[in-house]
Amino acid sequence: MTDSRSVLIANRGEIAVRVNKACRELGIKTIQVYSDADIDSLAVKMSDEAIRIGPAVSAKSYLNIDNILAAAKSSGADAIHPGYGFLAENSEFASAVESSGIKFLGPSSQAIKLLGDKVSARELVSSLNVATVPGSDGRVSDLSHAQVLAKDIGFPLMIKASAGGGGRGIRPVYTGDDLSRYFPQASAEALASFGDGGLYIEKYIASARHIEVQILGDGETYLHLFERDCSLQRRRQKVWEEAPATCLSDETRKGMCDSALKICQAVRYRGAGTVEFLYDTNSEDYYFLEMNTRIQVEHPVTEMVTGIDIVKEMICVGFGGKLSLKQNELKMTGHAIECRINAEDPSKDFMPWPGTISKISFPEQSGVRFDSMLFEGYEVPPFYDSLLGKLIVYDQDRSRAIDKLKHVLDKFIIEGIPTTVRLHEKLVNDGDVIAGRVDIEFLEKWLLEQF
Ligand code: MV4
Repeated sequence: MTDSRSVLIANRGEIAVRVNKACRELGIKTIQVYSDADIDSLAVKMSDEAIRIGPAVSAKSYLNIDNILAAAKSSGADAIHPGYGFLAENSEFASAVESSGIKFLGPSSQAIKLLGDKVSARELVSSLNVATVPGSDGRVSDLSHAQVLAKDIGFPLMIKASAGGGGRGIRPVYTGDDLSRYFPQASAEALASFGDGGLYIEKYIASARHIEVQILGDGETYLHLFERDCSLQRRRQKVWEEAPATCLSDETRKGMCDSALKICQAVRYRGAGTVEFLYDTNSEDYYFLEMNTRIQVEHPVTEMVTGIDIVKEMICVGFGGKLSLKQNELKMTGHAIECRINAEDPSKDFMPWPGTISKISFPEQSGVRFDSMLFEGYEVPPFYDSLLGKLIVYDQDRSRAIDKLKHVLDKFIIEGIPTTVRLHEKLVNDGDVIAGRVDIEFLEKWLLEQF
């Protein structure tokens, strides 16, 4: 079938490659924007048309709203896919795209704004009777207000920036002295980073897992695609993700997925999104943390266990189409694990390490997927985050998926630069990881022992 629609891809790296593929399979023309550092990238090579949007530095290219809109207008793009990071959750960008008459392949700018403000998201979620972490109602006006609340909530607690997300503007607080010191610090940092110094506080949930629910909406129908366990993180960066979360009972899983759906319905969500929860392994309680209004890096594990192409669905609904299936047609089978492959040296405190890829190879077999921007001869630029790609394995159950991952990592070769492949080889052979005895604090402690 021929299709006259076109999508401008306002991103780079592996996600730009992923969106190019989805568009090609849908028969949609792609317009790939690029900075001077990305002229030789795989995303540019595979796109139908490519447009330069500025110099290497992101502030002048991938974060430059005017240049991206100008590229969309001059190329006659019907829609813009924002990928993740950069402008993906910037409500001003989404609003500017909406006003230009071009479709934004994501939720409305209002939904991005409402959910992007963590305090307004918490208020919405509580009003739906979904548990949030015990803490302040709304923003905490100043230090003395925080001190009064802390008496009630108790220590340890977390100070968080209302405008933050993904871990920025967060401080753990163990004592009253910490509170006096960190409250003004966190507020100043939030103001400088987000233009909004607003803070809220929450009780600190220790030994929790990070579980998130994938959702899809078309403004009329809402689906959950079950959960992922993303507990293995370092400095708030995910390293390894799985689906399903084998620690959950069927009852807890259902409660969490239904909670995520309620939130989507309440904002008439359109596109792909993720609702993050903290799961307390001792009490088996879960708490809403935040909602991400974008496609996420780790979406492939959900695609493997559900068979749904999430990127294609988000493009279809972004153009005003309807979701291609119903909740009762969805089920989760087997187990998937994703390893993030970064251009970093784990033995040198994960120092980013740009350079040229001289060799890349891995076993191509069923249940193995490598979503990546790499090819032999590719020069990894030093200007952006260090994610090169994601290795995803799928099998009937977790134990078989672990065995497959061991085999694939053993045969996985990237030469020219250090990568996190060796880290994953150590992880997949670790007794606690194999047994699933991990929480959000596990990886950093484990790294202290290993390196
Ligand atoms: C928390 C928490 C414990 N208690 N909130 C870090 C990133 C941001 N999205 C939320 N984060 C956390 N919030 C309360 N009330 C622990 C973390 C946290 C964390 C969460 C998910 C995955 C890894 C983490 C590592 C450290 C802290």
